[in-house]
Amino acid sequence: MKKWLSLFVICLLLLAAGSAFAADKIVVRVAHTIAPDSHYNKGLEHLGQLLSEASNGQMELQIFHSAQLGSERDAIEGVSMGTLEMTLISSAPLANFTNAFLVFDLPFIIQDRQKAYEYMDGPEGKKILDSVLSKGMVALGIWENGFRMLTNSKRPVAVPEDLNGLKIRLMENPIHVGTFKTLGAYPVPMPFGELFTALQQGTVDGQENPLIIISTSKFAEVQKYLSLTGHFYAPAILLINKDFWEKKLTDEQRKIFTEAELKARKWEREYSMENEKKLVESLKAQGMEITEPDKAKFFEAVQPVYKEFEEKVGKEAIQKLIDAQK
Ligand code: EAX
Repeated sequence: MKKWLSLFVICLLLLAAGSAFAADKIVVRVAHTIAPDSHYNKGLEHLGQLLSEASNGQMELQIFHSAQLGSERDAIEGVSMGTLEMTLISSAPLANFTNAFLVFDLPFIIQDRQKAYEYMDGPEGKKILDSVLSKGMVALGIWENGFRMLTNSKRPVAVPEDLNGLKIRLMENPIHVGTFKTLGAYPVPMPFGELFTALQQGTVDGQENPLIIISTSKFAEVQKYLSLTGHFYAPAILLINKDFWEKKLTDEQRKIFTEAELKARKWEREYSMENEKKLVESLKAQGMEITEPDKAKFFEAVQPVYKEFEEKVGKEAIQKLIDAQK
């Protein structure tokens, strides 16, 4: 009897010790929608490594890729409500929550990547990021998704007219939808997690994403034509729950996080750019037919979109981003 009792006490002690240790450890769950070998995942792995090193293993990042925890919209809602700590998403679906990021959604607005990075990392970018504070989130920084390219299963797209009547999947964003309508396509907003099947079953004819996503999502299996349009630049936003950030982390841990995020952001952008260079050849080898489109014609065709959304985005916001790249 005595033996059993002491065994029981030992078990209780062990349990208590275990949970005390667990309470000390900061686990940050971060969700994204793309593949485990994507730039998002690699960048987050890098962040996780930096956090773990700088905190002697006290801070741990748990990555959930491939929309395991739902769509980007679900993830933003989760981070906003605190049911999820962190997410890395394209800025486009943030349009459901704030207008501040819309300026990035305008077609061809980003022409100079380096200058755009400076803008995004500077005081103007900070103002945009701070627009999510009132939604219970902190936007830690702007990473890169990349320049979006068009793929489809029907025909090469060299000029806007080639898009006529094609059903193109888009992110849930009014400017993206408006742009493809203006170009004569039939826009279908849909979460990324449903896209591969939709392409496979022919529910949509095409989609648009950076080359690294086209490649890591294996779209070459279901899309023949790739047109190097680069019509939108998609920034990726790293969002963390505000209560978690302010109350769960100590000052020291926040400092570690801020420093690690800045390093990981730069690393992820580099990784993204390096990969982009190699991917045209690789996608060709996977059987895609590549078209260099007449970009000037696309640029001209989308000008009405600027007028249409000028008020919603803000004239000043548009001009500032254009001027920053001069
Ligand atoms: O943010 O939905 C998309 O097409 C995005 O590029 C993707 O989820 C990564």
